[in-house]
Amino acid sequence: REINLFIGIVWPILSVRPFEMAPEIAPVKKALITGITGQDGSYLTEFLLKKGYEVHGIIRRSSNFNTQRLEHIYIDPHQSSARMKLHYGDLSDASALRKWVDSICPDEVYNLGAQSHVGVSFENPDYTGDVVGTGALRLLEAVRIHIESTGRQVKYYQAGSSEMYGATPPPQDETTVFHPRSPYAVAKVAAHFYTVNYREAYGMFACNGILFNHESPRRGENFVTRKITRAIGRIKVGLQKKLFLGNLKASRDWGFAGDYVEGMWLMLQQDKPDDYVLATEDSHTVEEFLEESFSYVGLNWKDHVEIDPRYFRPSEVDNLRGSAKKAKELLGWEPKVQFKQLVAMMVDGDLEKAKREKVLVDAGFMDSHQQP
Ligand code: NDP
Ligand code: GDR
Repeated sequence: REINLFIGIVWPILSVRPFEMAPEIAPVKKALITGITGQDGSYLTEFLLKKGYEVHGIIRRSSNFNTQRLEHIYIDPHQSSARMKLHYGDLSDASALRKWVDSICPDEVYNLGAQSHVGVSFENPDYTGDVVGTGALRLLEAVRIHIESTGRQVKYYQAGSSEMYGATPPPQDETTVFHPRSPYAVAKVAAHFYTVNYREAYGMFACNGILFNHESPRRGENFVTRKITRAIGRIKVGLQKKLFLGNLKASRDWGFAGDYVEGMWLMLQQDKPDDYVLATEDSHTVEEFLEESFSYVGLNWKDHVEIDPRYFRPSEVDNLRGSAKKAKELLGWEPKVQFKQLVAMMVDGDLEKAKREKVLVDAGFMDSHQQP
């Protein structure tokens, strides 16, 4: 009876070794992000850090610091708790991309880096083509060579754009024909097909996210939504009177960037690589954005907006509205923030910013034309 007791109760307890008693700890995944200092890069970094990832970002050397969007999550790399690490590199520099992919050994690579302004791409077409199109090819090649020489699995995400649809009317989905209308959009089409080609030719786990416009309080200040909300904040506190814009008739499917980075990650968690559209399926003109945002703070946009032809583009994209049916069904992705909420979030953010600016202006630390 005593032997039975030993075998049945005591032995199983003694034979459990310490590591078997420890809770299962998944190995930390590493992500490498180009464009980490941009709007999406900062949201994706926050998202991945919350998931327990170690996040590596490639930043460009600039004469002023360009890491403002990351400051709230930055921890000095000398501290062991630092899980975000930044490295100098550029999508125009293949050797740097190779070096960082090989030394970091990421599990997931997110290619978000780009000269991402459509209007600017008409003025800097060559550079835009190099960074957006050939840059993606350089990074894919760095990942391919790394996989080939190490046998590791590395997943790749390409930041594709609804601008690739250009002149093709809505609703646009994964089967819609591309008709790009700017050097930026043409370069994104090249990046899209480089990604498809690396998937087909080398069996790489490479996905294209075809993302419709997504905005936030961190949106670059020369994109139309942020240009408007920033001006509203400054008009409201008396730092500015006029806002100069271009084409008000264009329609965009505007979502919230925080929702879209989750979709990027979900694409890389699937069994098979594929391409997905992320969109709200709701579209508004620039004029409707003006109406909603100015009236939110009790202003009439017509009292402040003037048209400046220099903001017209040589060829415009008139109407974008996506269908995210595939992402909803296969990824379980859903945009949470809708148009009115997005506008309110951006106006509120810029009102707060303008109030702080006003304090500095009134105290004589800056003049009203300066950026804080
Ligand atoms: P941003 O313009 O905010 O950020 C672009 C990022 O790319 C910045 O970190 C920028 O660095 C970096 N970058 C620019 N040039 C280079 C270069 N030569 N080498 C390496 N990095 C470079 O863009 P978003 O965050 O809004 O967009 C992220 C990606 O998604 C982009 O590829 C964009 O084209 C694409 N996209 C965006 C959509 C949107 O609505 N936001 C919709 C569809 C696609 P720095 O800070 O130094 O300028
Ligand atoms: P977009 O965004 O070109 O859609 O590209 P942007 O906000 O620049 O333009 C949207 C629409 O507004 C019109 N517009 C103006 N645009 C700007 N920037 N400034 C103005 O003063 C102005 N007045 C009117 C534009 O003509 C356009 O029709 C964004 C970028 O994030 C890309 O990187 C991304 O791929 C696409 O969204 C999806």
